[in-house]
Amino acid sequence: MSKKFTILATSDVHGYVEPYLYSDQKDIAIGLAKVNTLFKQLKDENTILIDNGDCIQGSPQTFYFNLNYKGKEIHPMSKMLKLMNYDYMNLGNHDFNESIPVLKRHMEECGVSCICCNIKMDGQPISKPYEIHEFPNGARIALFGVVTQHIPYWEKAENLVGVEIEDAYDCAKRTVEMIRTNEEVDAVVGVYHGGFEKDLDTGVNTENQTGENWGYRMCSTIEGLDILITGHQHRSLGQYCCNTLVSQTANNAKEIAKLVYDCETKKGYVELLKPDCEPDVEIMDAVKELEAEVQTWLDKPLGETEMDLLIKDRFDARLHKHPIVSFMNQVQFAQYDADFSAVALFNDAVGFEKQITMRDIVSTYVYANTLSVIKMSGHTVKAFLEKCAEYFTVDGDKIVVNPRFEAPKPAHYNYDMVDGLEYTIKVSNPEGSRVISMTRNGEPLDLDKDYTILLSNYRAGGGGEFDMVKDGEVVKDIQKDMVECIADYILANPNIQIGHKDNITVII
Ligand SMILES: [Mn+2]
Repeated sequence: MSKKFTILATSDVHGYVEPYLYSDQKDIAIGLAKVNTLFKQLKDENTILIDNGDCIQGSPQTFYFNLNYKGKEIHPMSKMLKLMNYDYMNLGNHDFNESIPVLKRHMEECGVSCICCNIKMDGQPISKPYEIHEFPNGARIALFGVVTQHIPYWEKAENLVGVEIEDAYDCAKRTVEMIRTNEEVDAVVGVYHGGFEKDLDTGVNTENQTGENWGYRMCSTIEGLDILITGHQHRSLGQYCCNTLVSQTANNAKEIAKLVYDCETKKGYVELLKPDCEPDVEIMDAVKELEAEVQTWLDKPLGETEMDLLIKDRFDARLHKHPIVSFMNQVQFAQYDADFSAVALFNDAVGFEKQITMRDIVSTYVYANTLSVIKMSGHTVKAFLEKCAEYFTVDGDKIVVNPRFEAPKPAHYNYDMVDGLEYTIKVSNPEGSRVISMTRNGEPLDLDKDYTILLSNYRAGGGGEFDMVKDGEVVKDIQKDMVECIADYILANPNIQIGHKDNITVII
């Protein structure tokens, strides 16, 4: 009998169980209920199931759960991992979003071995250095998990008290060497909540080499790493990178990776499979009551507006700052009276109906961000706007999106629009000198003066390579989710008046 084994892997599920998106509830191939049907079809005794993190945060269901049942009931995703019989789990950066107690409770209650070996909590590793898995056919493998060490750039400090994160590359290299020294195994499998910093085939840089993603470096320089399951960038990948078989899957359980490895030939392949099947009833039932509450909560009108806040054309909404952007900055200004406020329109933002419901809000502001107020000189404000201005480029006689924001990962959420000043971006100028005017109350911005700016905690940590922000003095951290800020603002002001200003001019 040939010694072949199969790994079925999910990554970046982000709390998606149901077979639909929350904006329209149309039945599509998405969510763990359908994935479990697929698992049942594909599984045999020489198969293991692995989840690669970013599991417990990101859907309206997990948001609602955290709002109402956090700490009181078992987390829906803990239930999922258990019911679906996952064998191993890794952690992702977003798994820290809620709090350490929520994460710890999930790790206990899901009943799945955590293999994330580059994290210590209160001085203790949260997993064994690696796991050995023996299949009935005799195949013997070693597994370990690592997560991007960039978590502190994005996460609230209070959620990382007592948490130490080793560089994912260093830990992976050390672990593979340890396994190769101590164990006789047919294959070494790395599970990495991180992605690729270079093109997998050519090795050409695909982003700034910040260390957030070390996948290529791992595959090209760590000897004896046979398989690397990756994530974090939400890309669809299944191929060899150097001599390592690699996979990555799109987010929200839109697909799974099936990795098949033959221990005799030392070769394998990856198939990416969409859960285009019926949802598993047992899985649906496990969150049925919770989901019914979620749906009622989503449709409750919170307030209304005269202005049309639906987004018909996302590019246009960014090119000519859409009133909904002004509204979100207005909500941010209501949390703190800063000089400026910056907000992005996320990738799939849909906008608000005139009767605004929670469904509108969670479909438009999809991240669990809080807010920070940062002190910034006028010079830094200029540098910040220059970074924003990189979002555009010129194609012929048209302004278009810089391809860097579309591939390898769509990152439109890295284009912030700032209120509190008027500015002009001249896209045909070289990057770094595109912001040709900045005025505040009709006067040129004083570059030597200090200002305050409201940012998401993601941006305040330098997310999106906004390095100029990272070391700025934090004037205030507002520990309230933006979704809650928006909902509370509408509840307090049910007839919303939006002070929309056409303050950003983008020209060729
Ligand atoms: Mn993710």
